[in-house]
This record gives sequence, structure tokens and C-alpha cells, in this order.
Amino acid sequence: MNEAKTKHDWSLDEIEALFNLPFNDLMFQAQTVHRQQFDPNKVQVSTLLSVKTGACSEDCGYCSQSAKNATDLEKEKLLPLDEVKRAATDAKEKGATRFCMGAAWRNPTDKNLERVVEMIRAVHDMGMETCVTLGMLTESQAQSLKDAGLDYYNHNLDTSPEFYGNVVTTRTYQDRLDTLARVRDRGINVCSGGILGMGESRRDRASMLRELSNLPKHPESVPINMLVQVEGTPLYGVEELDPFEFIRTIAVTRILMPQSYVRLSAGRTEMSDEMQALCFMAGANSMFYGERLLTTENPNADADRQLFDRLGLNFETSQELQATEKECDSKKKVRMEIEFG
Ligand code: SAM
Ligand code: DTB
Ligand code: SF4
Repeated sequence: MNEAKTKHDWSLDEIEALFNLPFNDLMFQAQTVHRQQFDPNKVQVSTLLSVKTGACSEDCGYCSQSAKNATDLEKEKLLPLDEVKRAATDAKEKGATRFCMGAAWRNPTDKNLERVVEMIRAVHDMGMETCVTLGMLTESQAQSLKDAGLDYYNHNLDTSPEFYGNVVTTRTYQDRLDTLARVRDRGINVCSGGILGMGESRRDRASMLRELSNLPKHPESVPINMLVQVEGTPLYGVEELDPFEFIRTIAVTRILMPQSYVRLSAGRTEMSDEMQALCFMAGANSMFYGERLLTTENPNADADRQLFDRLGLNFETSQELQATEKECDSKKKVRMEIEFG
């Protein structure tokens, strides 16, 4: 399959049919698609830093950082630039190619955005890809981020439109789609995915993936998070998702969005090595690397290196990343020529 054949009109029935395949058939199909697009033994790694922590006005039911959730998280104001630079230097030395900065905001104020812009410029100058996740954006804020040289903006749909109201009430699904469109329109790469294990049904998982895969252009990165259950949040204690269902969702994501990086995101600390290996086999080719996500734990770097050694996996280097991006661009050019002559 090449990009010319990438579908953007998936129906819910078609996606559910993929979910319903026998596990081996689904894995085979996902791995076949994966190998047509990517080196199956390379994984892109990003490191996260929470640059502003807690006291968020939103009511996301999964989140440790909502002021409405009674968690024992320590709040922190926007970090000074030199602290961000130190963390980015450390991440680069450990092999991360992308540095992702997250802030617990409903949306940034223009003043705060200026400070984040300085952070983006500094990390960019260190030779790393930059990603930020700051909540909702206006058009002019998206433009400021583009002007700062931002590579990726992360903004998740989180779940299906149908299940969404059970999880968040302070912003709408449409708000999220609007922010994604503003980011896309400004020419910033889109990183958007969701969370599994919040009590949603298989149909909800299929519906979330339909939203993502039917966007006019697929997100370049699709993070699939397993809910990290945080004490004090409304979703604490929800029934855990069957690991095979998580792996199936990764496989379906890979089939629906063949050219996207599919990120095995939050929740790896609770996953066995075998489960992670199956996620990579299902087509995940990106992950968060480093001891912390935003406010919760991630496996330590040594454990990840050992796992990679046992599986014969390698980190994708910056040079390889650029080569993959160039290759994607030339495939895009061919597609444009086919579509528009
Ligand atoms: N405040 C911004 C926003 O919500 O857009 C950015 C930061 S927010 C923490 C980024 C994403 O992290 C959320 O959209 C959600 O998908 C994910 N996330 C947050 N808490 C999580 C948890 N406990 N388990 C899994 N994913 C989580
Ligand atoms: C994403 O999809 N997952 C990351 C990133 N985008 C910003 C965040 C995961 C957060 C997990 C819970 C925490 O550490 O607070
Ligand atoms: Fe705030 Fe983002 Fe957490 Fe929602 S997910 S409460 S917007 S930090």
C-alpha cells in the first residue's frame, strides 16, 4: 500500500470488522502494513517534561492535574528556561530525538505562550524535534508556535464522541477538533490519539479511531495511552482493560493510519515485557522514554534498553528520522501528482 491508497472514509462497521478478526490474522495484517511503511525494528523515542504542573481548571476524569480531582500532586508554576534546557540536554544525551513539553492549562494565555516559545526555540537550537501540549489554541497562537519552529502539537481526542461526556464536561469534542484544525492549517505536525481502559466499549475505541483516521490528513503521530489510574480521580478503580484488547487497538490504528507513527504511550510501567513486544509487533513504532511521563512514572531508561536488546529493537536516530520524513514527503509528492496531475 502507498499513500495514494490511504483511506479517509472508514466506516464504523469496517473498523469493527478489523477489531473482530482472529488475533493472529489482525496481527499479520498490521505487521504487513507496518513493514510496507517503516523499518519494523526501529522505534522513535520522545521524552516528556511537565513545564507547568497541576491546578488545571478542566475536569478530565483521568487526570492527576485537574483542580477538581483530589489527588496529592505537587503543583508547580511554569518552569524557568534553564531548567527546561537542562532536562532537554539530559534527554538528548540518553538518545531521545523529540522533547515534548506539557502544561496543565485549559489554554495558554498569550503571555505564557511567549515563555513557551522561548523554550521551543532553545530545544530546537539543541537539535531536537520539539512538541508541546498546552490545551486549546487560537489561530494566532498556533501561528506563533509555527513561527517559533514548533515541529509537533499534541492534542488528544481522548475517546469517542459518544463516550466523551462521561470523561470531560468542561470542553467539547468539537473544541478539540477545532484546535487540531488550527494546528494543521498552520502547517504544524499533528500528534493526536487517546486513552484506553476508561470503561469505554470496543465500539467507542473503533469510533475514536474513525475520528482520527477520517481527518482530512492523518495525524503524523498517534499516541495510544493506557489509562494510568491515579488515586483521587473519578476514573480510579475502573475495570482494567484486557491487554489483548489494547494490542488489538494498536494493530487497528496501524492498519487505519499506515504512515503515522503509532506511539505506545502512558501505562507501560504496568505492562509486561511480553505485552510491549506484542504492541511493537502490532505496529507501534514510537514511545516515551525516560523515568517520568508528566506526573506519573514511566519505565526507567535501563529497563527499556534491556528490553530493546532482548527484542533486537533500536532507537531511531535523528538522521534516520529526517530520512523517513523526506521519504514520506516524496511519497506525498507522488500522491499529489497522481491525484492532481
Ligand atoms: N492540558 C493539556 C490538554 O489536556 O490538552 C495538555 C496536557 S494533558 C495531560 C495531555 C494528555 O495526556 C491528555 O489529553 C490525555 O490524553 C493524557 N493523559 C493525561 N492523564 C492521563 C492518565 N492518567 N492516563 C493516561 N493518559 C493520560
Ligand atoms: C499523550 O498522549 N500522552 C502523554 C502526552 N501525550 C502529553 C501524557 C501522558 C500523561 C500520563 C499521566 C501523567 O503522567 O500525568
Ligand atoms: Fe487539565 Fe490537560 Fe489534565 Fe485535562 S488533561 S485536567 S486539560 S492538564
